[in-house]
Amino acid sequence: MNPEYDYLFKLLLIGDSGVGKSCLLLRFADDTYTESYISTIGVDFKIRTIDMDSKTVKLQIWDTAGQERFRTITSSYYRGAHGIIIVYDVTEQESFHNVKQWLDEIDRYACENVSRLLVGNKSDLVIKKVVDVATAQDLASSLKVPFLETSAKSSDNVERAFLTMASEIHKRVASEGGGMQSESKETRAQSAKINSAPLWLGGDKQTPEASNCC
Ligand SMILES: Nc1nc2c(ncn2[C@@H]2O[C@H](COP(=O)(O)OP(=O)(O)OP(=O)(O)O)[C@@H](O)[C@H]2O)c(=O)[nH]1
Ligand SMILES: [Mg+2]
Repeated sequence: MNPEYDYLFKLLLIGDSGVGKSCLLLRFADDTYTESYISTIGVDFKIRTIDMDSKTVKLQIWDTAGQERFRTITSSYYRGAHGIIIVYDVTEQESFHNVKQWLDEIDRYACENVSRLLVGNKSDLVIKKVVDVATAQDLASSLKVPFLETSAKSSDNVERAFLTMASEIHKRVASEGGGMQSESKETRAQSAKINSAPLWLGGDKQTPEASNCC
C-alpha cells in the first residue's frame, strides 16, 4: 500500500450563475484565467493536492452550475461534500441577496457538520463594487462562517480561500478523531462517471446516490 495522500477532502462550489465559480477553480487548480464566459453545464471537478501540517491533502473540488435548471443535479452533490464554498459577485447585489437561499440549500441537502465558507468574488472590479465588505462580514459573522473577498482575475485571496476551507475541514476531522483518509468506492465511481462525461445534461440517471454522508 502506497497511498498518494493522507486525506481526501471533497469541496463544492455553489452560488449564482456568473459569479465566477469556474474561474476560481481554474485559478486555484491550473493557475489560469479567462474572460470568456462559458456557463457550467451540470457539474465538473478538478483536483489539486496540497501539503498541510506535514500531511498530503488531496482536494477534489466540484464546480456546480449556478443556473436554476441544473439544481436537481447539483443538489445531489451536497451530501458527499466535506466543505461548501458559497460564492457571490461583489458587483451583483442579487447574487449576495441569494446567499441566504444557497445556505438554505446546504441545510436541506448537505451533512449537518459540513464546513462552510463565504466568498465575495471579483474584488478587482473596485468601481463596480456594490456589496461592501462590512455587510458581507456581518452576515458571515452572524452565521459563524469564515469570509473572504477574492479575485479569480488577479488571483487575490484565491489560494487563501481554498486553504482556509481545507484547514477548517482538517480541524473538524482532527476534533472528530479521523475519517476521510481513503477514497470511498462511491467517490471513485462518481469520479469515473464524471471523467468519462465531464459535462452533464439535466435528468440523467447517472446522478450519484446522495446516501453517503461525509
Ligand atoms: N473582473 C472579474 N471577472 C471575473 C472574475 N471571476 C470571473 N469573472 C468573469 O465572470 C464571468 C463568469 O465566470 P464563471 O466562472 O464562468 O462563472 P460561474 O459562477 O462558473 O457561472 P455558472 O457556471 O453559470 O454557474 C466570466 O466572464 C469571467 O471572466 C473576477 O475575479 N474578476
Ligand atoms: Mg461555472
